[in-house]
Amino acid sequence: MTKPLSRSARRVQQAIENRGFDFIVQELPQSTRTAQDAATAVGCDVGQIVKSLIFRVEENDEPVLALVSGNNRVDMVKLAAVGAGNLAKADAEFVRACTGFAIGGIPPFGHDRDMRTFIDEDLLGYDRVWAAAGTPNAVFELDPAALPPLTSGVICELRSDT
Ligand code: 5CA
Repeated sequence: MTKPLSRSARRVQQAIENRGFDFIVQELPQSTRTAQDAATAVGCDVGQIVKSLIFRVEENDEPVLALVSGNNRVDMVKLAAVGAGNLAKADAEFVRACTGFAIGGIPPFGHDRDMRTFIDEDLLGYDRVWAAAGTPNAVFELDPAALPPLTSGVICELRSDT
């Protein structure tokens, strides 16, 4: 029998359905806290994991979201160049305050605040990807082509080549 989803995971399942999609949130016995954990848990390439990374615009404390392939690091110059502004790292408290979720389970949408969102083009090279769904054990599988309509994000090159 499937266990009922925790409150945070249910919130993500609801956000998926509210956007007209039918992807299914799964809570796993294993950790999906990091991209590597998630890839091991679901048996996919780490590049197929959608990392949801929050940054803070230095001038005005606006939160910005970057959705990044699990094997890429964000090039902050590229992110600034596509319009994200001067960015600082967000701390765990800031992330919790603007998303309503804890680090390790940040979903790509459905946050407390709407955020400008930038999508790593490399994610679109996969048939299927997996994203966090509210807790460090919850994920859902999706077609990466659904990321722009789900998040209102823009696709851009974000990968650091160094
Ligand atoms: N559930 C997995 C796979 S979907 C996940 O959430 N991965 S993640 O990459 O999106 O989230 C972990 C990220 O949170 C790390 O890459 C790191 O950028 C960020 N992070 C981890 N610890 C902290 C911290 N103390 N303060 C701010 N950001 C942190």
